[in-house]
Amino acid sequence: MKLQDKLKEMIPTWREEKKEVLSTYGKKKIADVTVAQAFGGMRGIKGMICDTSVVEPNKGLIIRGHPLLTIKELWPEEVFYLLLTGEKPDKEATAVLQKDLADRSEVPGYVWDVLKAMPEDSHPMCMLDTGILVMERESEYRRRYTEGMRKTEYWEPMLEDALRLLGVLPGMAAGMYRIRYKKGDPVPYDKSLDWGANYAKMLGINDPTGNFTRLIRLYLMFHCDHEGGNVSANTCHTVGSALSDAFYSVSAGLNGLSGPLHGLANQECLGWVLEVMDKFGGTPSEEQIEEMAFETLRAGKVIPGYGHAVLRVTDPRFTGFNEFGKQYLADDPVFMTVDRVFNIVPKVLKAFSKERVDAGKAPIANFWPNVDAGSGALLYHYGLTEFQYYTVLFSVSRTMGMLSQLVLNRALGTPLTRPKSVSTKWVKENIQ
Ligand code: HAX
Repeated sequence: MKLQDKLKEMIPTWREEKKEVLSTYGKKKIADVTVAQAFGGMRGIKGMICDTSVVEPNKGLIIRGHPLLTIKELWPEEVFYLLLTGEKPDKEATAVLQKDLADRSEVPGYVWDVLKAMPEDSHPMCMLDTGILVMERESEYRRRYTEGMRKTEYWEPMLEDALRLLGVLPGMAAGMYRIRYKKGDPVPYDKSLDWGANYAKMLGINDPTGNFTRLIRLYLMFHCDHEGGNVSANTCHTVGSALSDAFYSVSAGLNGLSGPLHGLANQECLGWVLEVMDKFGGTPSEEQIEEMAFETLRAGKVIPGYGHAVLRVTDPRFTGFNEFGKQYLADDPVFMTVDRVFNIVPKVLKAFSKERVDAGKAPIANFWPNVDAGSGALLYHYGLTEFQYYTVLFSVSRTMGMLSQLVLNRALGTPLTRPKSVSTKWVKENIQ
């Protein structure tokens, strides 16, 4: 069934479910909060609802009940439907969604004017977030809100904005790549192709085997969502809770994804891998990787691509990318280095964590690779070597999760986000 109709069918059921859950469990506790958590980035505090996906510390990403690797064959637009509705689309629904996206794919001329006017050394993430923000004038949600639509209707124009944004994003992101790196004019959207293949084609990377297109579909699928509390989703959620439209909310969320402890880690990680290769003149040995890892840690820096705020096992997204690498580019020296780093870095982090604890510092909670540890090597292999751009690819994908959460939050009337802060003085005076 077409996405819009499926949501129309499901939303009344979800509204009822929310009412029932609140009346049954509304006064029960789901978390206690310690002073350390309040000082420590609210880590582990259960304080919001997100139904699109969950991240289990020992399993990783589960999308609407499906562990990621069990649905890795889904195309990104199919996963968008799944995130929003809880069901996989049939062929017809996928085709309608692809057409909906294609019909909304034209990048407005003023976006190119703004992007071309930006300084040449602008970070691609700054360009992307700016491009999205200047399109805010097109928001159907804002237009309808100004006209005075009912609260129960909020989700409909939010979905329209979501489709517009997803339709335009591959073209905007790919065109921006071509402008930023002087690759030529933007390539137009090809309405005969799926969403992911379009992005691959519009980047303009030579792809005689079709494997780069395969990688881009997988990349867009794997990065689609990671429950509600991560920096980008949480930021988008908070901005959207003020009833800001999708352009404001997503642009804000992606500003958070641009940080090195979040989505920028993929750029940072490939940078670290290439630095190791440069230092040792090619694919380094395990001993050389160990030496460089300790050197990085003892200089007070993080090893990008390792560790996670929630996960306590190897990220299944890393596993999926690693399997892709082994299937299609096993002999690539950068991929081989990433694979070797995977053999060594968790052991180094474990040893370093012990050193930290002996010195009175907090342990490192997770030694395993996250999504950003391996994806860059795959892109690099196919000639997408400008790694400052990698977080943009992540963003095009993650927008699906942020938008799904926005549509559902407006459908369910999720209120303004406003947690209570306390002062250090208050803690000292009030906690026994
Ligand atoms: N290298 C070095 N030190 C690390 C580390 C790593 N990979 N991972 C954690 N630590 C350190 C932390 O910096 C922290 O040190 P301080 O107490 O001195 O500040 C200490 O170990 C405890 O941190 P933690 O409890 O293990 O982890 P957090 O929940 O605080 O942070 C991070 C999680 C992802 C930010 C962290 O593991 C990190 O900085 N990793 C490297 C950057 C990275 O890969 N980020 C991407 C994460 C996935 C993602 O969001 N992608 O978009």
